[in-house]
Amino acid sequence: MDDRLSRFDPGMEGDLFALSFFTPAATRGLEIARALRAEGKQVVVGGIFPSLMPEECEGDGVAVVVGEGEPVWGQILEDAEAGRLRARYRAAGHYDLGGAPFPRLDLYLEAHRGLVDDYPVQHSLGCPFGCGACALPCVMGRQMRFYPEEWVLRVLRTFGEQEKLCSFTEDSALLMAQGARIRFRKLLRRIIREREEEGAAYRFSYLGASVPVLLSLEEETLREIRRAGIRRFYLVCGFDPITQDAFGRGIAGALEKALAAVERCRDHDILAYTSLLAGNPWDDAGVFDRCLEFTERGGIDLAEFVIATPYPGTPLWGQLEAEGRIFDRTWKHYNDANVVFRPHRMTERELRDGYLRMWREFYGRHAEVAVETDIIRNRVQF
Ligand code: B12
Ligand code: SF4
Repeated sequence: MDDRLSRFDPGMEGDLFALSFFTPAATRGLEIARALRAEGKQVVVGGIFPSLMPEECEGDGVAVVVGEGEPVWGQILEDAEAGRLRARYRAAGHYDLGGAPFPRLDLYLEAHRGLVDDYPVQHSLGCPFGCGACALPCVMGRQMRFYPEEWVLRVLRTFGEQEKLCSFTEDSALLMAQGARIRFRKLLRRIIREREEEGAAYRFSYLGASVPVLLSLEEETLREIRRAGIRRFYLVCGFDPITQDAFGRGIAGALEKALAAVERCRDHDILAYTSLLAGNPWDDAGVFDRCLEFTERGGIDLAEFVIATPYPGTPLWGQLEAEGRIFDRTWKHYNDANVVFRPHRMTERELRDGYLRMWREFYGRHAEVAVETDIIRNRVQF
């Protein structure tokens, strides 16, 4: 079940309660874990937050899993059956995705009971890069690993047949590294063939990307993406050097490159759903106007704005901790919408007010998009 959609009842019956959460949900996740323990239930927690901050989760008899769940799950079940869960489980090495069982998507769909129409689909784990604010390489490593093509296609089809949309949320699908782009193009070609020749029900909301990746794409790849039925990129900004220069440092040439990336997509009838970040160490108070200028000049109709957040375990967290800048450790505030550290080149208030102003000014101009995507079509994800 998903506690964001239906409130969890600690009195619920069960032999073993397995909880998964990343940082924004850690406050609530730990609250539920402790409430279950108080009822004498067996509880195991895992996921990005427990993997990176196990010491925050342990205590009161809560078992903590560090790393991937698959290699230790058998042991956890045995120990739970014997009523002797250990304090900590650590996966030795990575799980071979070639043997991944097909997930019980029916349970996932049932938990959402028609409330959500858009589902993230994972096709790889890990990333060879080490962007300062990203938790992914810290948890899943720098070697990309891929789910089998048949497995991914079946997940996509299962959602599509239920008239659900799928999103490829990771921005690493099209990287020119470790064979990622070659594999993803192969997947796209299968989707195109099955759509065009067999009428297969693939339905997409967006594909994650970054400005450097968009600029590096071959024309043919852009055509394949569009033919596969993908009409939006989820364009993550503020993690890569081009958008850091464009918005954070105000370098004109970099802004032109970012605009060129958006234009390229539009030429292929693919729009950008842009995620714009403010509060990087080099950002001054001009970052907000530069982001808004980009959305205006780029003709962006759908955007989100985020405050740089030092997620525990990331290089950014290490840097800000060392500089003594982190003042808020309430994990539910780590959701990209709160200032949890003292910024370098502006005040906390300037960062918060500038962030709110971006939302207000952008959606003041595009109110109809907000209403249509967030309410009518059940596409609220966060
Ligand atoms: C899909 C996704 C989403 C979806 C979530 C949909 C859903 N139904 O949960 C959406 C789009 C909604 C989303 C939203 C957000 N996301 Co997000 N998202 C991801 C993404 C791309 C994939 C997560 C995933 O499913 N991974 C695949 C699974 C298999 O991996 P896993 O969760 O780590 O699980 C493995 C192990 O950890 C372990 N495990 C996990 N749980 C458990 C439990 C038990 C009991 C056991 C034994 C083992 C175990 O076993 C699993 C299999 O090996 C990641 C990046 C990434 N590639 O991981 C970012 C990521 C998790 N998101 C992130 C962030 C910041 C957010 C937002 C705050 C963004 C925002 N601005 O609002 C929101 C927060 C939402 C919320 N309220 O919690 C950050 C989290 C940083 C952190 N340290 O916590 C990540 C890491 C992105 C990043 N690059 O930094 N996100
Ligand atoms: S932000 Fe994207 S490219 Fe950078 S480390 Fe994370 S997944 Fe990789």
